[in-house]
Amino acid sequence: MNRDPLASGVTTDLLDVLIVGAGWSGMYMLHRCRELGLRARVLEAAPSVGGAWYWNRYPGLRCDVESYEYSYSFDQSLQREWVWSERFPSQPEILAYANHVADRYDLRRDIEFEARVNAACFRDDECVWEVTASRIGTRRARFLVMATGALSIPKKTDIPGLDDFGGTLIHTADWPSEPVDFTGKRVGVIGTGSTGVQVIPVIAETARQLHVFQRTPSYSVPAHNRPLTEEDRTRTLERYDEIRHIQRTSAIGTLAKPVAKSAFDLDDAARRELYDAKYGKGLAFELMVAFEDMLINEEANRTAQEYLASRIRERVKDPAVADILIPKEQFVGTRRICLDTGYYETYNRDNVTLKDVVRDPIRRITREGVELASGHIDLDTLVLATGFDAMTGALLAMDIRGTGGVRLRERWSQGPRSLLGLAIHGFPNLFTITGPGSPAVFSNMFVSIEQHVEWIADCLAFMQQHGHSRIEAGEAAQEAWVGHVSEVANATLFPRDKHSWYLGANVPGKPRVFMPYVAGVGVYREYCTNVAKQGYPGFEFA
Ligand code: N01
Repeated sequence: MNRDPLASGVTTDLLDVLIVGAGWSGMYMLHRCRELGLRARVLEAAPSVGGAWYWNRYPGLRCDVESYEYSYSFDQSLQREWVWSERFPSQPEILAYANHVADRYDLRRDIEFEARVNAACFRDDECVWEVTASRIGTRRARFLVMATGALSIPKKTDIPGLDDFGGTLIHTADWPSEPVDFTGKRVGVIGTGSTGVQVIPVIAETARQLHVFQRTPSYSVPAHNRPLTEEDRTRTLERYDEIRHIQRTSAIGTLAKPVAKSAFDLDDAARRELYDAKYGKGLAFELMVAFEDMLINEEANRTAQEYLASRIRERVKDPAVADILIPKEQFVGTRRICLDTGYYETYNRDNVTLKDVVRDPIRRITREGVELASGHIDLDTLVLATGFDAMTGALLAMDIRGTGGVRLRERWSQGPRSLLGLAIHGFPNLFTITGPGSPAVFSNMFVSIEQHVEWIADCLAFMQQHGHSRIEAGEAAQEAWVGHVSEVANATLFPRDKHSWYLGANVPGKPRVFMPYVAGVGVYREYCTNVAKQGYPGFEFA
């Protein structure tokens, strides 16, 4: 048998594992497969590694998790040698880290770049996945791992006339690699989620005029970003093992943990002092889970809502503008709290205007700009920070067919169904990393990704040891897990945020199913570990 299908140009050769995506998940999966002695390759649509951090390169982008916590933990020497320069790392530094990892483990030789997977079909008779990608054609493998990311497909923007716009149109998730010059330009930004909150202050610095079109305001906390000192680094390295342990057993994969059972265990003054301490240090996640009942009890949550609203009023000079920026009837934490650098202060600038497009809707995009109900705004550049088709978008963008040719799009027509967010009934030998039904987007993604990759690698090793060639999520176990995911969510405030992308509500026509598992990454990890320890009950082997 030819050992290298790429070198020979032979596409019928059989790989052990084919991995789709060369972000954090795909790179680590490849590394683990090699350790198991498996022949694995990665197909990646981009010309380089990094996943979301490759495509999203808008100015102002930085991670909302602290750098030493947002990195791989699987290799002590890797985590000790890489020196992060800032508390919250910027996109260029994160991308440099991704490239460092790719070089350090010599990953590129098994990654085929500019190969966007369009289709994947399971051949029952051979127990093989046949995968088709742009530029390279077909690849075949025994196992298929979807490392396609939870926020990798930009949402199609449903505003009429977008194609008519005659100026420069940019989506933040497809930002040009050359710098975009806003100097002297009339710029519009649609969208005020985590992305909008980061890009708006930077554009405002050079644009002649910036118009922000806001439909739903976000809660945001100032990052208090700063360069890291040698002392910071030494302190982190000294307790790195403890930090990693806390992350893995925590609620959201960070050091944040509740200080009390209920927000009402503290009196008003003590609670305000606590919120001040978190807000004053850029600890958005700690604020979000400050109390055990924060995401369960409406009244507890209201204390944080009122606190953050008061902070917006302090930071924005014009009370009418502040009022537009304060979320109404929106819980704190049922959407990830944003981390900003000068976001609210941007609205104190003379060259920035805020349009509330709920009261004054966007009628359409024209050749010259944006037509609101109240009149037309001329623009040279329009930036869309309108979000993603989250969690299912990347999977359903491909034509994935399982046993008997069944399509994933059909199976998920009423919403995603998956066992542990890792495997799908009817799609044998296919694994998803951070899929719907796992904590994924409701966590520090690095912690979730490493746990999933390690679980999949252990499962592949188990199959090798036991001579199994086929694994499939059992239907009953899958349905029980789906039920459990929604039962856990229904006991919280999450599903009551009816417009959230966690529920698929941002994409017209997408089924409204609450997708992440919100019992906590520690609880979830324990569950998955026990499944493995018990010989994978709920999974069927052949
Ligand atoms: O996307 P979003 P995002 N007309 O969906 C608005 C991660 N992330 O890219 O809510 C007008 O949150 C939409 O309004 P509405 C992080 O997990 C992390 O900002 O649909 N407005 C909303 O305001 C985050 O949660 C980092 O009413 C329209 C905005 O666009 C996730 O990515 C940085 C509209 C979209 O907000 C997604 O964040 C960036 C329309 N037709 C992202 N359509 C960090 O690590 C949409 N909107 C810091």
